[in-house]
Amino acid sequence: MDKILIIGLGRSGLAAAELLRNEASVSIWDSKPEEKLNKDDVALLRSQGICCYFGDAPDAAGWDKVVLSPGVPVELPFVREARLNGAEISGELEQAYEHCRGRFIAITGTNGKTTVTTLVGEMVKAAGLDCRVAGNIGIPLASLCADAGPDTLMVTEVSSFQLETADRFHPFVSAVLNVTPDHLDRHKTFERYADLKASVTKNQTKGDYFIYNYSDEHCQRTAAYCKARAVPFFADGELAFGAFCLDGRLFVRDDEGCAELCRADELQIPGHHNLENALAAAACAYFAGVPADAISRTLREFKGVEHRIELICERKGVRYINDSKGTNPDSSIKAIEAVNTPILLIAGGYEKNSDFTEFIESFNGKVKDLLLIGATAKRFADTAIDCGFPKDRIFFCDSMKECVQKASLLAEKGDTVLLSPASASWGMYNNYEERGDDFRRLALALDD
Ligand code: UMA
Repeated sequence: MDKILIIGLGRSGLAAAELLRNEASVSIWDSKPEEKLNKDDVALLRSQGICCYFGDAPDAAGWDKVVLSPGVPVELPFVREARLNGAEISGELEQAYEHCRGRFIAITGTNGKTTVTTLVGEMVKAAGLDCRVAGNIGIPLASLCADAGPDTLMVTEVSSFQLETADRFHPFVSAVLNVTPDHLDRHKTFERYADLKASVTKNQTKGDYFIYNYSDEHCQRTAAYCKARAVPFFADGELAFGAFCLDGRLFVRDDEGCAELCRADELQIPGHHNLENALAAAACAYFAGVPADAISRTLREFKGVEHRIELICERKGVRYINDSKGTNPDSSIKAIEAVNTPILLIAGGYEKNSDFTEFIESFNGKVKDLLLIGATAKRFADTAIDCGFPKDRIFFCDSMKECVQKASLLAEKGDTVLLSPASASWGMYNNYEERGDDFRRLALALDD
C-alpha cells in the first residue's frame, strides 16, 4: 500500500483523506497545533486509522506521495525535502481529477471565477444534464468526484494555488477570464502567477476548447499558442467566432451559425464586468454542449452569488453591500464601479503585497470615507494619502463591528456602506465567507 501524506486539515485535506483512505495508508499533517483545529474532524480521522501530525513537520522521508491542500505552497521546505526523498508531489485537485470519470469544465482567472462557475453550473442544470459544481468555489473537488459518471460535467473553479500541482489535469473546456496581479506573496512575480493561470490549458489538445477574454492581453497570448480551439468572449463588439455583445444583445457564434441569447439589460447582475462574466459562462456552456435556450433562460434568471456585490439591507436610507469576495484590488475596483452613490468603504485585510494605487485612483470622488482594518490598513492609508485622499476621512478600526458601527454613524441617506476589502480575509477570518457573514450579521443588526 502506498504511503500518502496529506498536508492541511481544512476542507480540501479532509476531502482528500476521505477519497484516498481506502486505497492507501493515509496520514495528515497540519502546521497548526491540535487545539487550534476542529476536534470532531481530528476525532473522525483518528477513528478511521489516519495518523495525524500537528505543529512540527513529520520526517520527510518514506512517503510515496504528498498531497497538498491549495493553501500549502510547493516551495515549503518540507515539500522540497519529501520530493528529494522520492515522494511524488500532488494536489487535492489533481488527486480528485484522477479519481473522477466525469468531463471537466475548468474556470480560472483573477476575478469572476465564482460567478462564472456558478452560472455555468446553472446552465448545465437548466439543460437537464448531470453536473457537479466544485473546486475553489468552496466545495473540494475530492468530495464530489467519486460518484460522477462519464457523462457528468464537472464544473470546476480552479485557483492559481491549485494549478501549481495540477500536472495531469485535462479539462475539455477551460477558461481564463482575466489576469491581473494577485497572490504575489505566494507566487512572487506576476509572470509566475500569469503562467499558472495559463497552465489550465497546458494538457488540452485538438478537439478541446479554451475560452478566453478577447480584451485581456495575457489571455490573448495564451490563446495564440494553446492546442485547444481558442474561443474568445468580448463585451464590446462583434466577433466572427465566440461569445460577444453587440448593440446591447448577447450572442454566441460557432462554425455552424449564430444564436442570440438575451439582451444585456435583461441580466440581473450589475456592471460591465458581469457582462463579461455572462459571456464567458455562455461560451463555456455552449462549447461544452449546452443548448442555447438553456443558456438564455439562465442568463435572464441568474441573480448573482453571495459575497459578490450582494445587497444585504437598507437601514435609515443607507444601503449595505457585501463584497467580501473583493480579495484583490482589481476585484474591488469592479465593486466601486458598480455602485452609483457616495460610498463609505470598508477595506483592508491580509497582506498579499498588492499595490493599492490603482484601486484608490478608481474611487473617482465616489468614496467619501475609508474605514480600514487588518494588516494592510496602514499601507492602504499611506497610499490613499499619497493619492490625495483626505486624511481626516480615514478611520482605523480594530474589528468589523467597529467598522460597521462607525460607518452607520457617518453615513447619510442615499449613501452605500460597501465592504470590498481589496485584501484577503486571512489573519482576521478563516475565509472570505466568514468575513462576509460577519458583515451581514452586523449590518442586519443595525436599527432601522
Ligand atoms: N496549512 C498547513 N501548512 C501550510 C499552509 C496551510 O498545514 O503551509 C493548513 C492550515 O493550518 C489549515 C489548512 O492547511 O488548517 C487549510 O488549507 P487550505 O488553506 O488549503 O484551505 P481549505 O480549507 O482546504 O480551502 C481550500 C481553498 N483555500 C485556499 O486556497 C487558501 C479554498 O479557496 C477552496 O474553496 C477549498 O480549498 C475547496 O477547494 C478559498 C480561497 O481563498 C476560497 N482561495 C483563494 C482565492 O480564491 O483567492 C485561492
